[in-house]
Amino acid sequence: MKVYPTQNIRNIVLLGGTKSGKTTLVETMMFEGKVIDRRGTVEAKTTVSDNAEIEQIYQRSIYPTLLYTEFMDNKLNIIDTPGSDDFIGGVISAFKVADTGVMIVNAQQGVEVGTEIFARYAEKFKKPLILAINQLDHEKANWDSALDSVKQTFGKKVVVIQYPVETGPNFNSFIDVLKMKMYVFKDENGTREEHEIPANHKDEASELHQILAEVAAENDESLMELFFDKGVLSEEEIRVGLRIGLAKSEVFPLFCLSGKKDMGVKRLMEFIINVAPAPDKTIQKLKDGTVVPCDSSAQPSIFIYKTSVEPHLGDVSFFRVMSGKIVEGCDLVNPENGAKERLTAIYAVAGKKKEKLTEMVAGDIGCTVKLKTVKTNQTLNGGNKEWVFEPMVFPPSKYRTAIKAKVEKDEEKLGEILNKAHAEDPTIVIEYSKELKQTILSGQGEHHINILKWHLTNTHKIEVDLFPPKIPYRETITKVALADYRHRKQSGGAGQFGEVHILIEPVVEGVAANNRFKVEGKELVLNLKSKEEYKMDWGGKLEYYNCIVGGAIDARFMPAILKGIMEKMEEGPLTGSYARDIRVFVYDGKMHPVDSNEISFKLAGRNAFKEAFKKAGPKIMEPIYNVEVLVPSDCMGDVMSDLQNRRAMIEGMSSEKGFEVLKARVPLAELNKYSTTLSSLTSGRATFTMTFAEYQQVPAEVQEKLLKDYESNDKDE
Ligand SMILES: Nc1nc2c(ncn2[C@@H]2O[C@H](COP(=O)(O)OP(=O)(O)OP(=O)(O)O)[C@@H](O)[C@H]2O)c(=O)[nH]1
Ligand SMILES: [Mg+2]
Repeated sequence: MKVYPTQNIRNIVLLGGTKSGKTTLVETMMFEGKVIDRRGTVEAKTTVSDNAEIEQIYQRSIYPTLLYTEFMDNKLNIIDTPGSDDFIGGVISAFKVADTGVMIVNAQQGVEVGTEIFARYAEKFKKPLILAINQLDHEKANWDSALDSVKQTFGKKVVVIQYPVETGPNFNSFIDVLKMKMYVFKDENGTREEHEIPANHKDEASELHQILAEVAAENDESLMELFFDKGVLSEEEIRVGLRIGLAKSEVFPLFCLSGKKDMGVKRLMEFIINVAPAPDKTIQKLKDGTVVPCDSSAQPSIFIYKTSVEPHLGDVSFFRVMSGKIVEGCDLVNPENGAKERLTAIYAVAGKKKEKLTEMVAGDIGCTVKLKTVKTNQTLNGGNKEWVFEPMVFPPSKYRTAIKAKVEKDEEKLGEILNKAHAEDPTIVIEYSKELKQTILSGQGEHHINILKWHLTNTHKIEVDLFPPKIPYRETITKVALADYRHRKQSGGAGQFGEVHILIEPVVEGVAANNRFKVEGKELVLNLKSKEEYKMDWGGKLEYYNCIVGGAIDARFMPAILKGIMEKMEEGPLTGSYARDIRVFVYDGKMHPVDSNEISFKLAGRNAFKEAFKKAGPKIMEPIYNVEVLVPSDCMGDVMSDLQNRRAMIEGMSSEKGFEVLKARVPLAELNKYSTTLSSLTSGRATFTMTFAEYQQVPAEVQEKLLKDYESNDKDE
């Protein structure tokens, strides 16, 4: 392959709901560009894009796949993404390096929740969007309703470039109102004829052409003047206007397609090359916000947007050349740690097929192998450049599970593999929770996690158990309480003795500790001799007051008592969860001249704390999440009543582009497998996000159940 200059490169990301036809379309694009001479199909598991075994098993895309085609003396880099939002990580990484999104809308369904989600991302990342209604040859294709839903979602910015003459199995022609031609397809291999627009379509075509010219003109003052003067614009003038409008996301041009029958694909590619921005026309930012040019004559810089492990190749790093040009064998430096990396080979990528190149220029996307330490989201620079590109940010997880190797000796290997899985897909998050004593694996949905499990079993030969994770509850108290505890042990050898009297009360932020208490019918006045304050790793604090008078307990035993209390804070008295926001006053006690030692006071402190805690109006707090559900209106009732069964507090509802947005606060304990339920309630037409909000007291009946569950396991101390 020749080296394409920046102006002759277009980077696109194919977006759209599941089964809208992205993978089939890219196959046809490669066929049209003669990168392949036969088109595979998803059903026969022979597409270039869905080349992973697991993709073939499920007959759907799971990973973002980089491909290219060559057309009209341009290199078109295409990233085929999965339609399911379980794999949103791949879509986000594709957006990072692509300059234009091509949104594939299924003519059978019209806009789907996937369309909506990806459109939101396109907006967020300020990427231009081209729209295409695909599968127009399908017997259930419905142009009018698909177009309606597109207009509802994308609003006035949608401008029709083409419309079909007929849909369904007879689909073989469309009217192009930019070219003012009718395209007729003679076979299913892209052979097309250009015809005059037939008389019965002239009016509609002229009307749409006029709208198109007007929309194009609106993007540029001189075009607007021209349009006012002449009342028309030439094809090239319209293109100029669309180019400006598209780049600013002010215009969403709409196309007709049958990716499978190769109808309309060539026209779409022509438009992408003629109108979509070249890589140097889009904005790239550094981490500090500086906008930098995509200039092929500058010092080289590449950004790593994805890494994976491939058979025969090992570690593969996918990158976009952000500036300058890279040559085979060049050395680059990672500005974050000074590490040097040599690009021993650079490749153009068409799925599994890699074509070695001698050089690549700014704006191109490709891969290299065997880099030593560089990770996804990092930059490599040539010369003494210090550029660090703005990293990709991935959404919070919405599915949690605990994971454990079936055989203990596999645990270490499992840990390594999970860490690698995170490096390849940052939306897979692994955390060992000391608090829950579980390894928590989180991701974007049950299917996402099940794919990982499949790899563990089949690729790495490790059997694992997945089970519901524990909930990180918190414990605290609501009132003052007293407890005395004597620890005494006299069996054989040296004895143990320590007695501790404490008072505890809740910490109220901004209110200092008093020294007068009324508790259990007594009035106590304490001598607050000294105070220590500890911030807990898990939030909240412990205040520890020494109020001992008359040497009842030696000062040297105070740290031991504190240690016992701390242990109990770490394994709260109610359910073993972390405790927080408590004041402890040690005001009396007893020692034994021989038997008192640190261990005795530690145990006395620990048990006194436990007893006092239980009398102090203890309460369990649970994590509450902000949940936002995007749901088609007809499923709203089911989704709402399911949420109510999950102790949700509904906070608001609004309509957005044909979908309802439901906001609620839901306890984490009720969100186990929520993504799976939501998907089955709505046949996969809804999605949601969840983010931690706060800790809140659990209702009495839930607390009772938690206490019972814990007590049946709690050992006597
Ligand atoms: N009739 C018809 N069927 C199509 C067309 N394009 C794709 N299909 C079929 O639709 C199904 C899904 O196609 P894919 O190409 O896998 O769709 P996708 O958008 O890549 O799906 P995901 O990877 O799951 O997001 C397959 O059975 C295809 O054969 C088309 O233009 N016309
Ligand atoms: Mg696909």
